[in-house]
Amino acid sequence: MQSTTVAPPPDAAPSQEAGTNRYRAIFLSDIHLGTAGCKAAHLLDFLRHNESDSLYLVGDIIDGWALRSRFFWPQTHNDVIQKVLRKARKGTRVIYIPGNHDEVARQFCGLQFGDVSICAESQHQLLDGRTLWVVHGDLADGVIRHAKWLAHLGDALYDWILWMNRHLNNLRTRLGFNYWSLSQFLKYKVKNAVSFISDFEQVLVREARKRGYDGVICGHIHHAQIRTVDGALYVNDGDWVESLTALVETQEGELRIIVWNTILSPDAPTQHWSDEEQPQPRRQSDDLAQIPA
Ligand SMILES: [Mn+2]
Repeated sequence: MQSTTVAPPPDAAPSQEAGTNRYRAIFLSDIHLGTAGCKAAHLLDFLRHNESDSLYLVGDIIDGWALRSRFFWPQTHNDVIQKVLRKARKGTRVIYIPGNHDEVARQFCGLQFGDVSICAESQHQLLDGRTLWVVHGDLADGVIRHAKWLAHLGDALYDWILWMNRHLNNLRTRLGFNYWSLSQFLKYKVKNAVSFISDFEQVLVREARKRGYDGVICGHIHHAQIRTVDGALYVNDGDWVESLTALVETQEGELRIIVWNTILSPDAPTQHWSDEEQPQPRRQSDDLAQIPA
C-alpha cells in the first residue's frame, strides 16, 4: 500500500472502526461494476476504511456497455453500491458524474436521487482555495486525433504490447520470419499511446483553464496521476480494474493517490440497505466463481 497509513495502530481495539481514515474528499472513477475485471472486494474494503465529507464518483461506475452484452452482477458489486448509498444517508455529500460507460445515467443529470446528486460535471474547492473542475474526461476523446480505443486500455496497453512484442518476435524468429514488420507496428502503437495520454492531459487542462478553474480532476484513462501541466493542476484518480487507486484530499488540503491493493478486513460483514437488517454472511466465492475461463 502506498502513500498513506491505513493499518490501525498496534494497540488499537480490533473493531470495524479501527484504521478508518477521514478525508475532506474522496474521488473514485472507472470502477466498471458489472464486469469481471472490477475489483469490487478491494473497493469495498477501501470504502470500509475511508470516510470523507465529500465523495465524488467520477464516471464509469457501472459498466452499462458490458451489462448489455452479458449480465454479470455478483453480490460484491451490490455491496459497493449499498455501501455508497449508506455513506450518503449518513451525511457524506455524494456527487455522481456519469462517464461514457454509464452514459445512460447522463439523462438524470441535474437530479437528486435520494442522497446522491447526479451531474454532468462538478467542481471541488481545495482547502487552499483553488477550484478544480471535476469531470470524467471522455469529452477529450473527440478532440484527440489518436485512436479512441486507446483511452479504454490505459497503461495496461504498454505491458500488453511489451509482452506481445517479446513473445511474438521470439516465435517469428524461430519460424524464420523477420522481426522488422511486427516491431514497427507495435512501436507505432506504443508511441500512439504515450502521445494519447499527454494529449488527454493537455486537452482537459486547457478546457479547465478556459472555464476559469485552477485545474482538473478526471478519470477515464485508468492512469492515476497528480501533476502540473502548463501551470495548471492535472489530477487523475485512476481506476478499480487494474491499478486500484483512489484520489483523496486530506484534512490538511493535500492531494494524494492511494493504492488499495490489500484487503484489510476480508471477513467484514456486508453493509446492508437498512441498518436494522441482520447482516448475512458474505459469499466470498462470488468474485472467483463468475469470472469466465
Ligand atoms: Mn471512461
